[in-house]
Amino acid sequence: MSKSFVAVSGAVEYIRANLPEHAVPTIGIVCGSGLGGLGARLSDTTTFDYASIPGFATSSVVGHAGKLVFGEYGGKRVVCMVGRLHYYEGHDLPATAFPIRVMHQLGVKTLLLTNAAGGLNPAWNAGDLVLIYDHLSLPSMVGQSALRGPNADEFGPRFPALGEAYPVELRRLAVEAAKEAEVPSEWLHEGIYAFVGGPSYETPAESRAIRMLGADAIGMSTVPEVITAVHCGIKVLAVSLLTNRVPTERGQLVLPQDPAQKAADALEATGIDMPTHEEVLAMSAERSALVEQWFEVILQKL
Ligand code: 6GU
Repeated sequence: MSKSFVAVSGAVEYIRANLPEHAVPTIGIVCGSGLGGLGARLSDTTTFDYASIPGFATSSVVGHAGKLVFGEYGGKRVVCMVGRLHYYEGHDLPATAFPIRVMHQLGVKTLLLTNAAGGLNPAWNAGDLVLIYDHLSLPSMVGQSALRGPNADEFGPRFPALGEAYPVELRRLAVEAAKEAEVPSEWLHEGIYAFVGGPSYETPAESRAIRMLGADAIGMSTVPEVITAVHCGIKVLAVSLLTNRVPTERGQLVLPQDPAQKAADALEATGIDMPTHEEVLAMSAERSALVEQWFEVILQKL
């Protein structure tokens, strides 16, 4: 048996011993920054602090509690991670895989993830919602993966494919649900999410590079959980809330003889500021009720 399987089994045993039989979930939810309100929508809840579960790491970010909440939402039995684990907190990526494997062992077949992200697509606005249909995992591309290390064969294969990581049926269902939940259609997009390690926000040059690689949104989470979920056969639906637009031009002295003048003029015209965590939380707060309404309909349709 793999070490990971043994550790996950310990957590699952503890949870099962402390959870009513009827509360065992088939759907998991991971709440993004400032979107923990999803967890408060659950009824008939049983809550575990991460710290109380054997083997669970704890979350330290402002805007992220550290609770695993079991309950009913949209007529389904769900488990909600209120507060996720981030690489930038010092957890290695395999540690961020742990809670997803616990969900899997508990019987979760579908995972809904939310995150707060920066918007790179110039046609989109802060406050818009993005159904992720593919990702760019910059850490994975240089060897940092939640699946790095001996493969835990109990969960899945050594070399999982990610071509169908975000199944189209779930995205279609989410679009239908958005109509019913009266999410304005001009606020909803489909896009590519770039995962970066953080915790500093990207420089404009980095953001420009990542935009050139094809990303529409950028953030510091979600992808390690997605990769872990796909590895063990969980179906994933992931949504970004664009909390801010990301500047891709900045900082050059403007010399009249220089072509940089053009870029500086363009920046002046867009007036995009560098992101702050306060701004991220403020936009999450503004949209959280809408996201909660949307997710309730998604759950009803699942
Ligand atoms: Cl601009 N970048 C990253 N990496 N994460 C974010 C963000 C930006 N805005 C919200 N989350």
